[in-house]
Amino acid sequence: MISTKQSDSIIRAFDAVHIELPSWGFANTGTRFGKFLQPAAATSTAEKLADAGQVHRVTGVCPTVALHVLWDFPNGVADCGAVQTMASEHGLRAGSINPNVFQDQNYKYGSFGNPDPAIRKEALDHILASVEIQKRLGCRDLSLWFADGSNYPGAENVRHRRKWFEEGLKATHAALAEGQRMMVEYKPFEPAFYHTDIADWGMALLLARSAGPKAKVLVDTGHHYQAQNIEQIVAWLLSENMLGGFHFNDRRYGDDDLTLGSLDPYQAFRIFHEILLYEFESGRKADVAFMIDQSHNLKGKIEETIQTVTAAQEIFAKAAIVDQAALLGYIKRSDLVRAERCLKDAFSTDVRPALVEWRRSKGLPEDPLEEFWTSGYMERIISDRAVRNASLVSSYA
Ligand code: RM4
Ligand code: MN
Ligand code: MN
Repeated sequence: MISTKQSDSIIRAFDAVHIELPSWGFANTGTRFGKFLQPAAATSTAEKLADAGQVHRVTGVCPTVALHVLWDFPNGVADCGAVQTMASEHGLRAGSINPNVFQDQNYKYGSFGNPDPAIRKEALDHILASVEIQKRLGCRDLSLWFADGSNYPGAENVRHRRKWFEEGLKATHAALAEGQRMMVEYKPFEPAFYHTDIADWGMALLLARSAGPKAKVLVDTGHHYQAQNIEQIVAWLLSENMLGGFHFNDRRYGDDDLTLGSLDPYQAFRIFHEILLYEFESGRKADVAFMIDQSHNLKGKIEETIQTVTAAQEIFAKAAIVDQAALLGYIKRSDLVRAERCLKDAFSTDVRPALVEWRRSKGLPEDPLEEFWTSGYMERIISDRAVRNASLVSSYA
């Protein structure tokens, strides 16, 4: 049975969770071996925003969309007006702005870490143009992921590249306006398989620190080695006031980009728990952006995204009913079994009826997936987009 205190905490949790959707999550993406093209996939920024709008319509908690500059602003700053109009047509706003310095042929040997100063400058120019987009659209966050690295020992000067990264990130920081932030994402491997320039949270932290106070670290849950304790990284970054946000997804092997909570919901729970315990003890709100970064080659993209948002809400609410005061007491007395049971009890609580209640109170559909399935939206977009999607190239070689 859920107590009144727990039910208040659950309601507060549902009210607090806002999840940013990735525009690229609605387009055809896949593995490096190929993509299975989906007839309903979005083929333009307008369609990505329309699809994100559906997710927000049925869940009510996804008002912002993360945008990838190269994919969503092919004409750069000139596209700002159009993107803003399209977003607001669907009740959305632009969220974090993601520069793209990994796709252009010039970035074969890196962007900020490239030994060629002309290419480093090209990367900086693109990132500064992205900051301009961020300003025009009134977005708070710039989200930086770099594919830079190398495949062969001896082929690159790791220290020089580190210094070039420091320079590039400092120059980026200098362009930010008051109230804006930049987030530095890390990833241990892929596409580079020998060294990656920003391989872990320590490197991201040092680079963010040297860039300036508006720079924070972004934790993508899929960007860790297998046994790594991600919630400990989260706890440390919170203590250092350096956690900017998350890219949520689940994984079993590498950067699998699977549905949040599909494999290890307890992992996501432990991350949320560290955030909420920090807030409980410090009396401060953790200022972290919750974003999704997933790529679905097989599942339908809109229904999958609804599934993810619902999973995030449920897992967050479970973390919100941990009896934190009691837990801190158990920790103080080294009462291991009671402490562990305290977490497990919260994790095992079925919060789904409370979520249905909450949706009802907000005038939202009680079952967002069912609402989406019966809305006819999928059928409409399939007939609209199938031909365009079929003509796309999906081959690996
Ligand atoms: C990377 C990383 C970035 C995302 C790209 C598309 O693995 O997670 O955040 O923007 O993929
Ligand atoms: Mn990511
Ligand atoms: Mn990734």
